[in-house]
Amino acid sequence: MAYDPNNIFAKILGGQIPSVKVYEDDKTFAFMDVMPEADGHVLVIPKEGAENILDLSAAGMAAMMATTQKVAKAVDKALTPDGILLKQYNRAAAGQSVFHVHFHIVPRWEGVPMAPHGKVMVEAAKLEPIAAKIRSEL
Ligand code: DGP
Repeated sequence: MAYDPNNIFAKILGGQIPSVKVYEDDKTFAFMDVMPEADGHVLVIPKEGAENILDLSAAGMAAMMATTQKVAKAVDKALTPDGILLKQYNRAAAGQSVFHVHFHIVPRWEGVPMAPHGKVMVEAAKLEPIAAKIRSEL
């Protein structure tokens, strides 16, 4: 399947769809997942248009991983979770639903179950104060 430049994350990158931004540099963008599996669930995407890690350049992959680590450290400082889950889906059969490659950063607390993947949408007003805390640690 060819990369669709009109996918929802491409539109977020292009500013056609709003997002709650956490971090941006020349190669990557990080923003709050609108269907969070836990408080502080952040998505990290490369600016390069690639469906999944199999299509992404090595440089794009390196940039995405560097930003994932940087933002995960900020999430850890800001929200002090007991653990941090990183995950990433490639193709629909593996659970991918948005076809612009991305990493999920999901903070975890002992005894707090994760919400289901990509099911319950929350308002930007709820995500913004959490994003502000994370941004303050970057
Ligand atoms: P995946 O299955 O890994 O492709 O997950 C896509 C994630 O993206 C899922 O956790 C829900 C989230 N998501 C879907 N649409 C939007 C959107 O328009 N904005 C934001 N911020 N997140 C979205």
